[in-house]
Amino acid sequence: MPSKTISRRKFIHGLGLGVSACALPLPVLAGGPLPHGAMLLGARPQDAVLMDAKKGQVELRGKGLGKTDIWGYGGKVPGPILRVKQGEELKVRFNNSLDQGSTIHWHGIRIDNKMDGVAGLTQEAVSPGESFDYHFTVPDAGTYWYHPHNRTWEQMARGLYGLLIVEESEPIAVDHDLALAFDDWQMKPDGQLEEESFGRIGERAHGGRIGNMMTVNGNSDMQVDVKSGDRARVRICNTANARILELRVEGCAVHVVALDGQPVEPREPEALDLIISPSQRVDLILDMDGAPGGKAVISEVSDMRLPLVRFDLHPTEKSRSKLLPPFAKLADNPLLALDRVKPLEVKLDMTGGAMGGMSSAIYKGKELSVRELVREAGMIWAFNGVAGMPEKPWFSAKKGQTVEIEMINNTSFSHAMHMHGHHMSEVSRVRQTRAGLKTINTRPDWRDTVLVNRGEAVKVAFVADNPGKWMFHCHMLEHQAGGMSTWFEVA
Ligand SMILES: [Cu+2]
Repeated sequence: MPSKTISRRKFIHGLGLGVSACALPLPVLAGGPLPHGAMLLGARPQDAVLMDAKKGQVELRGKGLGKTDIWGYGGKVPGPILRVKQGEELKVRFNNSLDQGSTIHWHGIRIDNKMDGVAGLTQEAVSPGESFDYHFTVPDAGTYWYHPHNRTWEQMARGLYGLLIVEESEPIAVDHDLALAFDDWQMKPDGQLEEESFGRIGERAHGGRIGNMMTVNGNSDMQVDVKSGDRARVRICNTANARILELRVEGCAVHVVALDGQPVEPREPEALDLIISPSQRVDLILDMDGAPGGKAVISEVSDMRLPLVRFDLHPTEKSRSKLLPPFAKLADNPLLALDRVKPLEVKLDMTGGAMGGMSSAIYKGKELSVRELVREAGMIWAFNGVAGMPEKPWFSAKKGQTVEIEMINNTSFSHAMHMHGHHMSEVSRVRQTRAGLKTINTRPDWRDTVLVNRGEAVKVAFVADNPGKWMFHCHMLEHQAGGMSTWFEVA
């Protein structure tokens, strides 16, 4: 291992690591038992799954290196992998065993509004000791996830999240189906979370709370046993509060097959496909084309190269004599086509933050200077001049209407813009450069979260076909808490 990598690992893990933890592959071709922590739903759809949010202790830094106090579903990080078939009903009884209110939001699911889990908008926060029943059908197949929507910046950073897999009726046949939650943690030298930084204005005003240690499914050094010739579906979800992941996959053939749960024509990753903003997902098909004894690696390279998942090819055995043939695009989910002729056009002017030059914003109907905004509300960002959730919706759309949103990033930071209850398609992206405006090539992939970089104006469109009150916010959770939240209505 080159010394640069070692020093990076020491830096990022704080206490130094290197202990392997087993991956949890889900054999699909082979059948076989479900891994520890995975729940197969749908076998008895009348049964509700119990999800208990509670405190726990987890060896995040590696086996034998001491436990970290966390909050997790079932006291674990991540929570159980929930698997359900497309079109089926998911029933979850949520128990709150924490000492603050919480909810579960089903991220990316085009869900019944009452079940969206947004405290203060679609339900009240579930008080400590109380329960809430989430019942909903899942219209779209793909990779989704769940997390609280109350004090999210604290509750998610403490470990409350998990993956929700909605199975296609005709999935791509693979030897391994892996659901991987990539997270970072702000750790102190004693191995406990740095609680002092929760809600701190410094993180809110800049790029958010970026961790100093990374894990995949709560493992700091993940290893997966495969064979030469194996095909793996790897579902990657960025569950970090604010870190934009930049991944590199080496040692195998790679194809992107879905983004935020929605299928794309299989393609080799382009630059932007593996830049994964907080809350985004990417589904990859990895063909282990190396010789027996070799390896494939997924690394995070946004800062320095940090290998996070290692696939070790069996030293002698091959799974088959030649590689599997190409595979087709997954079946499209039932999203409605956009009407581009007469959309409802709305704007989102994003302002504030450090080096943003915002002088004042409306908060709860009152204009406050930035100084007052920080002092009274802990906020420093605004959408269309309003900090935090407005009383009236940002816009109201008629059911079935196509809406075109132009997001203009007038701040010095990037933002991961997440829409609830719908998926949106990118229409155009223009970047302010020293040489003037530059049009960035874009794809019309369906997404529930779109990264809007500093100096960019990004247009997206969606069909407002899901009635209710829906949040639209930055998924960098410190930005969301710091004012970057709004909502719209579909009548
Ligand atoms: Cu943001």
